[in-house]
Amino acid sequence: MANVSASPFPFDLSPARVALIVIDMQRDFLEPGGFGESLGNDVSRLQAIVPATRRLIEGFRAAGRPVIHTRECHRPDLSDCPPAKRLRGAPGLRIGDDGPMGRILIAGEPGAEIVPELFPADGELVIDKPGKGAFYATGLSEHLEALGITQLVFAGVTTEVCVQTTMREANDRGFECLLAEDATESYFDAFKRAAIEMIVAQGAIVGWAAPVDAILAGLE
Ligand code: TIU
Repeated sequence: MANVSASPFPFDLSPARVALIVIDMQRDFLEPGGFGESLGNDVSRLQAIVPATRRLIEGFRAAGRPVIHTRECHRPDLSDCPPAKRLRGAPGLRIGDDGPMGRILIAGEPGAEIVPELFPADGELVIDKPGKGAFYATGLSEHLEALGITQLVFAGVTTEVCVQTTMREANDRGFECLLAEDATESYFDAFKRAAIEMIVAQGAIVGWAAPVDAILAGLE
């Protein structure tokens, strides 16, 4: 066991049992013209975490630990997109509509791809998910069980939406959860800070948070 200096107290990282989950680092959320912008957001904030996220991914690869990527996206026929979700965003730039990076949030379109700097390596698991959480309607739980994973490190976007939803469910499913605080971002600075505070409050009620460097030190 390695101790990672974390909030609200040190995290006992078990290098043999840990996996990294990188949530939705897709062009549709990080680049202009995608789903994030269609919701009215300034997407430039999210680009800033790409270098730290890359260092975290490379650290897990170097340690031989699993790196799992998720993509929020839907089938081309939208059969997995509830009408209530389809109604989000500016009219004409909603899920399934044509945008500058192809059909918005649709599997196989350029916008649904992970940004080139963080592209999955051969053999890394990529989970396409129709919801905000990565467990809903995916095989993630079975994959983690097959790998013998009991601890999850989280990175990606956005902190208070897909990252927090996934982390909360992971916590309920019995995983020990650690958020890489400089490898996650929100369109709203206040929401990122509040989400981290909520996660670590009450004695790590949902999980822990730590900087990438501290997590990488614990992996060695
Ligand atoms: N809108 C927003 O903040 N997030 C999403 O819609 N999806 C993810 O967080 N990936």
